Amino acid sequence: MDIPVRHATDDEVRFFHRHGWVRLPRLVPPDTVTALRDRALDHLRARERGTVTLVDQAFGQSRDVADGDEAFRALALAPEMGRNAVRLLHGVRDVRVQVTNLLVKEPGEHGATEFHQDFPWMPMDRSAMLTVWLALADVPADMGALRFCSGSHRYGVLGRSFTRAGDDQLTQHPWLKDLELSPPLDLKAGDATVHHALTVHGAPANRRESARLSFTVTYFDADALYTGTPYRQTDGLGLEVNRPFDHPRFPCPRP
Ligand SMILES: O=C(O)CCC(=O)C(=O)O
Repeated sequence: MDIPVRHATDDEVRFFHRHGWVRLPRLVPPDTVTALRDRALDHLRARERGTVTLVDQAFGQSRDVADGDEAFRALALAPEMGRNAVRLLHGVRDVRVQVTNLLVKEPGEHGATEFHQDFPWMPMDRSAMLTVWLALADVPADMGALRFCSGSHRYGVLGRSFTRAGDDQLTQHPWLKDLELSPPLDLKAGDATVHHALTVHGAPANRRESARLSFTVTYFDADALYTGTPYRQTDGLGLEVNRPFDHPRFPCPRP
């Protein structure tokens, strides 16, 4: 199965390097996204709802969706997705998929996504990592499209959020408010935003009547080494400390 993905332009790549995030309009054609949305709704209906963490209060998830769904797998492994990720990350030879996910933010049920970095949890020895956040239906800004602290990817690892109430990055590091906040984005189905794993980002609650639906895929430097930091996804996989993530759970997109 092939999922068409467009090439990111040089201007888009430059924008990402500068700001740590970028919007990619029509990354995937709308008719393809309609089919993906139907699959997503089935997966999300079937998802397990366990203990409610601080993350669960912000959005629902169906993690590793690409493992059991050939369309999402084809999208995550689409050669153009890999090429875009390599160009966006800069100085990286190749990338691996870290995780795929479906996210849902229901009006009334989920609150805002607090501002955070993705990297502080990760068991990789380097931070070259990004997430493509693809709107599976139109996501007007007040439905909860992501907002980014522009340029925050240049300030290193700022610490974990979602560990206790009040640990969002803007509270931990008030100076982040001096950085430019990305504008509210109205995304069409098939548009994506991409953010670096060091870019501080969050999202408002969904103020619309229908659910915010998105697919995310995170790529990281294929040469990154495993540090052994405890992390639910990697614990027990048999990865070796100081060795690359050569494991079927972390495939590389290939032509
Ligand atoms: O969709 C959201 O509200 C948050 C998603 C997020 O933080 C991420 O994909 O890194």
